[in-house]
Amino acid sequence: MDKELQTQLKEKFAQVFGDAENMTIYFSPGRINLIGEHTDYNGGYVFPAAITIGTTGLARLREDDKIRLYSENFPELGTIEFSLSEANKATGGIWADYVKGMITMLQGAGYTIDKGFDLLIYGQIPTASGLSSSASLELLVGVVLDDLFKLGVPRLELVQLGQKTENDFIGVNSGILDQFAIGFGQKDQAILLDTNTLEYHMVPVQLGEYAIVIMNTNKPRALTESKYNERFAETREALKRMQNSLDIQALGELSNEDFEANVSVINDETLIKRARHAVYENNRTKVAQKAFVEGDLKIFGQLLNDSHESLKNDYEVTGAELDTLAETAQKQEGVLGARMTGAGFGGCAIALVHKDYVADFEHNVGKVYEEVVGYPASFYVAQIGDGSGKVVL
Ligand code: GAF
Repeated sequence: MDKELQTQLKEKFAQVFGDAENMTIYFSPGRINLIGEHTDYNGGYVFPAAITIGTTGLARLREDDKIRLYSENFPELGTIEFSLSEANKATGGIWADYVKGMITMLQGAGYTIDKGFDLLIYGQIPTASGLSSSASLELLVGVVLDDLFKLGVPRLELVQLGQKTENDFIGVNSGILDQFAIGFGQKDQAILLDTNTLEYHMVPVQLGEYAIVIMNTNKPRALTESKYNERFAETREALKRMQNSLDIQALGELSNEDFEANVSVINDETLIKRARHAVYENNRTKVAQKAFVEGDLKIFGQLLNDSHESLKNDYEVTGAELDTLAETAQKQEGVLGARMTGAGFGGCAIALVHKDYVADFEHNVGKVYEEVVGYPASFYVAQIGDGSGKVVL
């Protein structure tokens, strides 16, 4: 971690909370998903990786039951203060709810949190960028509480409690992709996760001459949660209808052929498109990871393009901003493939770009984007980093 940033944050901690004695630093990354989008709540595969930008937290235990929170990203909220007994009530739409949610879920799972604490956070993941600033915060709070209260929570349980916070406290029906990638990430490794069984294996990210460029639409957040929940409900309904003719528990169990042979029972054009994406994307992810492991980046890139098209036409979660970025990127010299990443409806896309072309790529795609959309996109070359934990000083 950047020494200068560390010093600045320590000073801020001392300024906000009186002094910086007995304080520990923690970090939780963001994530990109290479492929396997909107498959995680349909029992399918995902293929994400943690990135080196994320959320930093400075924390220490208190002797009383006061919880004091401060975010460098929301200085206008000042110090948020409440007692431990009030932690089970959501405030409604502010970042402290993720802290309250994690306390509530850990307590609900039987872990003892019986004192207050001071926590200062600084997030480097652009909000609403689809790089999972919320799961990054959930897991950050998870590792902070685990360490401060010596809880010994197994990592998978911490990840699942992060997802439970998102589902039951925040109200988004998300799958486990984000929390898993952030909790289990490792430097220069992607994770192939079967969300049905939670079996996973690490896959070295060996891109040779290529880099993953993250492209941020910078689109202001709009209806992401409600649209997300709508897709969740649509795929659940499609599954229910398919269960009339098939013995399956999740759309992720189907081959493309079995899906097509039974699709008529869904009997609704929109639901068919949603389910088709979930099924095809899952099968595409299996082929894509094989190509990735075998170093066939050309095939992998083509599958990225196919994924974007399916998210655009069948799942309808892209929009003009993501389409402009991904489709313009796909046409550039030195590019093997590009697609949106994360929930969609704005947020980020990724592209596999030859290192020699990155500067031209950013210039050209940026220019087209600004002409079409009216404001600039941002670009970052992704570095694949470690999952959440204590920062070793
Ligand atoms: C969001 C959700 F949080 C994930 O669980 C996943 O469904 C993703 O959208 C789409 O693949 O990031």
